[in-house]
Amino acid sequence: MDNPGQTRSSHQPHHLLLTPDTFVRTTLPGMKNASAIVHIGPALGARFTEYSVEFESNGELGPASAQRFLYVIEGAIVLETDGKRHELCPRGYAYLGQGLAHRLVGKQKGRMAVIEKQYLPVDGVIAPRLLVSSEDAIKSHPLDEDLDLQVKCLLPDDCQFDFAVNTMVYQPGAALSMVEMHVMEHGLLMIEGGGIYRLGDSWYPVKAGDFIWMGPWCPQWFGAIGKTPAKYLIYKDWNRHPLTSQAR
Ligand code: UGY
Ligand code: MN
Repeated sequence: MDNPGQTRSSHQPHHLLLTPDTFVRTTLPGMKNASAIVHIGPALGARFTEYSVEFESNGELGPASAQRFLYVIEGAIVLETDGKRHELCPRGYAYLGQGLAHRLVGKQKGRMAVIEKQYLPVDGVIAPRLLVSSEDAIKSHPLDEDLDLQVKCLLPDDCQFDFAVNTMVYQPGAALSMVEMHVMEHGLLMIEGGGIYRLGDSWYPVKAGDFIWMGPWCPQWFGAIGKTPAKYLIYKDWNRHPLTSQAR
């Protein structure tokens, strides 16, 4: 331990920064040969939960009681559902609708991000069921016309979905063009590179492996620093009227 009693992690009323030195592993119901690092959940006021799963080959995840989204960071995972078998490699992802029976088994040692959220139905809209894809198959677009800041939307921007998960890639020196303050909350996992994240009235150095939660209207800004691009996976609640998004 380099700095006993010190960490970059920070727990604030409307945001949370968790750095890997503070991660505590646990096992969630149904998990085998796998462990979870729970990053955020309703216990802190979030309306979703996000955790990382570290799995051995043959490691298994338990069932989900809500919608489940998973994104493979390392290794490979096999998803079985509807009598079909899908193999997900790094940057592969899946959306599993609420109530969809499925099985997730590690093909080799690896790590994935998992997001779960109770579905908020809309009258006349059919809830989504299953989507399996890879980030590699998604076309990116620049944010605010900045070619050095590319976004990929991993889920369709359709009212069927009540959340969005995007990846954002910043070339060194690229930054958000504004300090954002919005109703949506975020769960963010730094995948590559690093930079400075403004959260509320604090500025934090962040790097690959860190997790951030931003509550509704948390002031937020990011600038990439370093010689390689910075990339993060970011969740937000989406496509729902603010008066309907309180279900936990
Ligand atoms: O989608 C977003 O709100 C995104 N631009 N926020 C962020 O990167 N902190
Ligand atoms: Mn934002």
